[in-house]
Amino acid sequence: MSELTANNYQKGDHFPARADPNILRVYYNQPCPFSERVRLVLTAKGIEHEKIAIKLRSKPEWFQSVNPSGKIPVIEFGADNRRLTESLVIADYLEAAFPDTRRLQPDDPYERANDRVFIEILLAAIFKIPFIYTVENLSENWSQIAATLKPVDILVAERRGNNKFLSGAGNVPNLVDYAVWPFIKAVPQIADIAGYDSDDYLRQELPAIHDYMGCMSSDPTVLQTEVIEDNECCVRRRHGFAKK
Ligand SMILES: N[C@@H](CCC(=O)N[C@@H](CS)C(=O)NCC(=O)O)C(=O)O
Repeated sequence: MSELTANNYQKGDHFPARADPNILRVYYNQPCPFSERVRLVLTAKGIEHEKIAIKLRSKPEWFQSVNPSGKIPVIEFGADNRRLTESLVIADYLEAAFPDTRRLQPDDPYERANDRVFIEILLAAIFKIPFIYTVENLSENWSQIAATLKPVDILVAERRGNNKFLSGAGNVPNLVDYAVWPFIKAVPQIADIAGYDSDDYLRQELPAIHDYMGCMSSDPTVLQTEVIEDNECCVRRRHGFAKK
């Protein structure tokens, strides 16, 4: 068992009672991009939290009562163990419940709603990339994959304009960046697995994603949020993630 999965709770494991009701808990899994969204938001906002990793292929029996849908991420908080699921719902809750922390969403309701539309459009474009999560037959199908990567690059280019981040002006990432980053960073990974030098490939074929990767990779929140040392796509494949 790799270090990555060694501490994951799995079938037969006891339920770890929350030691401190003042500390928010997050049920997550390292390679899950939706969980990473929530972890990025928690880090960006500086919210102290306890992490409980769940082995998805062999979930502990008690996880069914934590989230009957069986999905991560889940946050749990308060003395009465309130729970919330759905990464973007959790992000909205954290923004409202921790008003004194770094703001990640615009105050203007239209801008906020527009950001949400962009997140959904970009994610839909990423999910059109064949084999991105099964990571199989990448080189054989690369021309088909390449055709679906271009629209993602165009979306990134159009949204960023001359800014560093998808958040727009201000040169600081916001929820849009943290919501899509866990998915966008799979692009160089699949290029590498397909046998390309991802840096060269992105520079030439997907210049907006290439530039954006550079900006996000040095963001302090991204750097602070625990990352997977192993090749993430391979981890995803081992965990059997399918497109959502
Ligand atoms: N729409 C959900 C999607 C969450 C999701 O699909 N999580 C996956 C892992 S990445 C999961 O828990 N799948 C359940 C399973 O594999 O059994 C969100 O935004 O939080």
